[in-house]
Amino acid sequence: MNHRTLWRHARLATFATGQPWGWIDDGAVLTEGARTAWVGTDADVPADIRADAEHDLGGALLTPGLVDCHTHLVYGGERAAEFEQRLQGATYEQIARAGGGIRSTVAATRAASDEALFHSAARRARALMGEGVTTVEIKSGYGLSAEHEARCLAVARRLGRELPITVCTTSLAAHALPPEYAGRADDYVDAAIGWLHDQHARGLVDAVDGFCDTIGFTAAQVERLFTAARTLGLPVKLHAEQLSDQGGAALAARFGALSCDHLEHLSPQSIAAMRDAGSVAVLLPGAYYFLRDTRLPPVQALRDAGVPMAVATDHNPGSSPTLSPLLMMNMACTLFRLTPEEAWRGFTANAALALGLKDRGRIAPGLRADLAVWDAEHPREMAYRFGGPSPCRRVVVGGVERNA
Ligand code: DI6
Ligand code: FE
Repeated sequence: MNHRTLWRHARLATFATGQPWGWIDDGAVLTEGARTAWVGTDADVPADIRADAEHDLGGALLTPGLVDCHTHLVYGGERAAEFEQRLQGATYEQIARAGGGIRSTVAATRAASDEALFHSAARRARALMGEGVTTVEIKSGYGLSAEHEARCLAVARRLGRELPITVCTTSLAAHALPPEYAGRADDYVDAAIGWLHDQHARGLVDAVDGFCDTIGFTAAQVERLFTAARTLGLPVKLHAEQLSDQGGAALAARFGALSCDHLEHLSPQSIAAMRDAGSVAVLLPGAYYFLRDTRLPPVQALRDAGVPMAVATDHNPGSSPTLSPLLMMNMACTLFRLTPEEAWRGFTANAALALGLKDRGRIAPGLRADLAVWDAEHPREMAYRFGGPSPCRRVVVGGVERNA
């Protein structure tokens, strides 16, 4: 018999569709094994429920665990000196073209041992868990060779096995051109396609991503990569329209992309393509803020088109060195004008969609029992505050309690 836990007297934000926040004032949740079995008002808890454990939350807030659907958590080194260079006037693109930027992290990643990569990434994952994250997507993209890309994906898989968090892996070999392929981007894409077959055979990949931009890869190159992904039955997503409009989002939509991410330069035609394909728009306010971008993603147009919006940390050492999903919620509201509820749906239900996961992101019978308990009365408080200690009291991962 599966272990059954009853959580009583919670302020509940289930994110069920059709009602604001999926709100229940004095709610209760029964978990059975890794799943949620029952949700409702506390007064309606069936008298014959036999739970192995019961917790009275005394009016604390209970939400789905957060889903961080876009991170680059596995890498070596850091880029604080590059931050100083940018403060002295160098641009992100100039640093990248001069061989710094992503490529400096590639050098540090290749030089790091598996253990060092694992422990630094585990520290970062724990920080995310401390703010309620129960599922995280982790991209490769700082190895840029057969050996080092596979190593980073294997580290991400190991995090999923050894930490109480679900890890989805994404192969991002098409992140930057490594020095050994300088001037030979097409050859590099061919090589990356070969690696992808091998990574897939080893069970290391859940999705395929690329960086489609003038300092990344062209739409034609991304198309070749996506064609290979399709052959392998792997879903795709894309860093699209971050620094310029390359038509990447429309291309990704043609491949039925789970998501298109960044999107500051997204065109109206690409919004329509994303809507028709059911792709999620992943907004990354950390990168927007840290690179001092001034071009806002077209939030109102996405809203009008009914494209689901997610929000993520984009944790990476170059453009978004944050480990705070709650700060990203606040920035999504202050910088991008999302409502607090949109920011929350962006870190729960819509983030799950962006990973192709239908079993989480809301609290409902049959879904995974991934929950977060907060020292707050309403989730809007988390979008409103920024900085300071985490209000997350504990997380429940697949029905098992963990202290945050
Ligand atoms: N866009 C980003 O914002 C990150 N990757 C990408 O394609 C930045 C990666 C880095 O600067 O290390
Ligand atoms: Fe990214």
